This record gives sequence, C-alpha cells and structure tokens, in this order.
Amino acid sequence: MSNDCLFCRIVAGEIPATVVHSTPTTLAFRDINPQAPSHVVVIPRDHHPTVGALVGADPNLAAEVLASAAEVAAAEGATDGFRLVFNTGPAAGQTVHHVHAHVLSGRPLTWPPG
Ligand code: DGP
Repeated sequence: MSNDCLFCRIVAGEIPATVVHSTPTTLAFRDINPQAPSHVVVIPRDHHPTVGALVGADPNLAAEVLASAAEVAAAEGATDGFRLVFNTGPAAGQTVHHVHAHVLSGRPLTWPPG
C-alpha cells in the first residue's frame, strides 16, 4: 500500500466508496464522477501505477482485473455492450496513479472517444 495513493486508501477502507464487486485480489467501486449511467472502476488491491507496470509485474493479477471487469459489466446489465478503458499517462488524462479499468455502460458510447 502507498499512503499517498487515493485508491490504496479506498482498498484500506480509509476512504469510503460504493463497492459493487470484490475478490481477494481486486476491488470495483462506482466512479465519483460518472461518465455513463453505469461507471465502475476496477482495481487490483496491490499498488501498480499503470496497466503496463501491472502486466510486467504480475500478469495473473492483470487477468484477474479483466475478469472482474467482465463480471462487473454483466452484473450492471450491459447486455448491449460496454467500454473498458485504461487511461495511461498524462496524454490520456490519467489522474490516479493506481492502475484502474473504467467499465462504462448504459448509453451509446461514441467512437472516437476524444
Ligand atoms: P483517470 O482519469 O483514468 O485516472 O480516472 C480516475 C477516476 O477516479 C476518475 O474518473 C474519478 C475517480 N475518482 C477520483 N477520486 C475518487 C474517489 O475518491 N472515489 C471514487 N469512487 N472515484 C474517484
């Protein structure tokens, strides 16, 4: 855990979040600033800054994040489809440096995303 990491503090229970899915290695909670009717963030409990760092350090954990994301989408009723996004680095607007998958659904999602 990193004391100055917001998502590590959510994992530790120090900051409240609306948790929708939990496994021994992952946690999923509703985004505080939703960009779709359903917007859930899925994270590994362990701290890794980016998806590339996660895959390099622990590919099994990366697969567990993806599996949790797919389970979240199903549980959210995203039968028409969903979008899975890893914003990575400043050009993509990553603001929390604890890898997270955004799972967005519940409205038509345009492409390109902007
Ligand atoms: P990104 O821009 O990809 O780094 O996304 C970070 C997301 O985290 C952003 O959509 C808003 C969300 N977020 C930031 N702070 C909090 C918080 O305290 N609680 C929750 N639930 N979400 C947060």
